[in-house]
Amino acid sequence: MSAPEGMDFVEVGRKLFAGPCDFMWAADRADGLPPPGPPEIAFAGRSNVGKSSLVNALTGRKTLARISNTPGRTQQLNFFDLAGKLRLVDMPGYGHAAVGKDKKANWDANLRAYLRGRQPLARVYVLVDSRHGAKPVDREIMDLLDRSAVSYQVVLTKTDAIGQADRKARIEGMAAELAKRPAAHPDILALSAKTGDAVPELRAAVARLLAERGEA
Ligand SMILES: Nc1nc2c(ncn2[C@@H]2O[C@H](COP(=O)(O)OP(=O)(O)OP(=O)(O)O)[C@@H](O)[C@H]2O)c(=O)[nH]1
Ligand SMILES: [Mg+2]
Repeated sequence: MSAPEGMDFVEVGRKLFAGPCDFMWAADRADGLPPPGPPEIAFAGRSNVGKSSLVNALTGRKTLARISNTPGRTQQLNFFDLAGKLRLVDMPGYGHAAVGKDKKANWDANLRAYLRGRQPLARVYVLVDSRHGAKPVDREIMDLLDRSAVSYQVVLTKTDAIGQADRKARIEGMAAELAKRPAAHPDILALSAKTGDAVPELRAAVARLLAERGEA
């Protein structure tokens, strides 16, 4: 279904994320997930890329999701309910070695199982640090999402930490890479959870996604 013409998605998105938002569930394993409900959007990415910070920035709350300077802060799949309309899923970072080899392999398997097979999962936001660009492990996740036909959109994070020219080059490089990927959204969002720059655009993209599914 296509979204209604002329809808102001920035405003719809603002309202969506201004509503009540509550932590609802934490899952250690892919078989400990909450019963399926409203559509889910998941935030995936390497440790420390800014997933939890983005959940807080989107919802305008400072301490909803726990953030840290130390990679590996988020250790479970954390589900947040947005007025029963949408669930935000803050994922543990992938590719983080400091947790021990067995535990890491176990987590990575669980993250992959969730991303591949979760029925309510409407879109994955794949976060990539704008200072570093996509790494092999990011490409592995994008491969998995392409193979599983799970819609995803790339978000470049921490744009406050780079200059305009670097940001432009990073967006162009990423766009060229995504052009060959069937499940990737063609538009790249480049934002800062710290300054709030382009956060309204992400809210709008989520509102548009819900409208396209007929659920806004
Ligand atoms: N400069 C800057 N720093 C940021 C931004 N977003 C997050 N950070 C910092 O990056 C670090 C990691 O942030 P988190 O939100 O905990 O990252 P995460 O991806 O949830 O990390 P894990 O849960 O360990 O996978 C923290 O020190 C944040 O303050 C941003 O937009 N700009
Ligand atoms: Mg986190």
